[in-house]
Amino acid sequence: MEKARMAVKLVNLQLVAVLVAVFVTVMSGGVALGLECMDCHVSSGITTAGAEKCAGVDDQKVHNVFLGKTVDNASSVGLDQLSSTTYYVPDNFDTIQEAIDAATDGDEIIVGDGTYPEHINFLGKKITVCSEHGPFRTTISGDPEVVENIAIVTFWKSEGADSMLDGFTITNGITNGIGFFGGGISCNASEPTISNCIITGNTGGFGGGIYCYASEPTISNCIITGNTAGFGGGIFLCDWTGGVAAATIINCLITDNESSEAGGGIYCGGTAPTIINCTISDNSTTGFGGGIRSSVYAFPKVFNTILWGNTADGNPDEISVSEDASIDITYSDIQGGDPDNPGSPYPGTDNILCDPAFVGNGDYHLTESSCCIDAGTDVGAPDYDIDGDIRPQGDGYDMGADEVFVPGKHGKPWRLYQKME
Ligand SMILES: [Ca+2]
Ligand SMILES: [Ca+2]
Repeated sequence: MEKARMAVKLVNLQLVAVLVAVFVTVMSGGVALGLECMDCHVSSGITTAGAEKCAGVDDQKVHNVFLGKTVDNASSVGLDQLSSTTYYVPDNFDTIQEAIDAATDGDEIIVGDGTYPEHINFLGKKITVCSEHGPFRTTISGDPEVVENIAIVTFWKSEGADSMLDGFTITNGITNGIGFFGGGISCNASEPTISNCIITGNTGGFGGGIYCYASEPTISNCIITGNTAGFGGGIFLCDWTGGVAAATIINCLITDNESSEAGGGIYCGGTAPTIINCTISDNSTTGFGGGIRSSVYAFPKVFNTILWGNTADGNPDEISVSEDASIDITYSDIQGGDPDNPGSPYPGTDNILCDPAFVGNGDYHLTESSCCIDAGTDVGAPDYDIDGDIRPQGDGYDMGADEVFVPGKHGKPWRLYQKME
């Protein structure tokens, strides 16, 4: 009964359900093997390992992958550690921002299906804001007719990796005014975790999809498409503080973004991002670097990535590096190859030069004949792809956001990319 009384104290209804399950299992003399722990809905790509299972009656663990909290032997100790609050929108609050305003560190906000016409600001809080059913059913949108000069999502209060945004479509953010950068998401001196989002139809002077100044976000399993900016149509990464901010971009599909000045897909200035297993295609600029522009002491590191079909009025089309910057790119497929040696792959370890053979018609999955299959490195490669397929499949890690699924080796049940179909 003591267990029952303690459980009642919990605010988190999901936790109550799990603990009741533990209690019932133990009281019935059963073994609590295979107890699934709470997982608010979506798997978070490589940033979360999914629900852990209890090891047994004497070694029970309850792990909330979103809060990053694990409690050993949850039936007797540590319950107060789990007393963080879960807020539901719109059940508890009409807007996501009202829920954020009410939340404190460690809390979780779960957002139901629908379109939310608002702009949200994390206010420096260590909270998870996640959708219930993923980005195809949950949208945060600005007014497409109005230059509101504020990004849809703002991280400007020194947020760390435990400020998490997961599973939204972010659209119709328009910023062009001085001091208001980034149409979809704006990060300033912060390190948030952004996963499973579709960032599309946003406009900014710097960073149509995502703007980052002196920031080190982890952006994984996102689709960043159809955004527009002066610099950095898809993503703008800049640091003039004298530091070298290092964002991490993993398993992202970055396509059809446009810039007027530089960096159709990604612009890097004074930063050292790591770009892993991304597909960067069909972006364009009327300036330099249709795929990536590295400028002003930037030195991005890129591997297991495809750059194909990008265009720039200032050649070369895929990658443009200014004299005071560099790029370290390996195990990648870059159209056009080495600008100085036509017909050769781009300089760097195990780069290749061949048509990646996408499915086509806007589908950037690889076909079975793709030269990018099994051509990547395993060093630093993620455990999953943008679909949730386990990496590697077949004989090695594939280049790009997609790992071609080999029948019999199942990935995660929740698949961001394939829901587009
Ligand atoms: Ca493979
Ligand atoms: Ca796949």
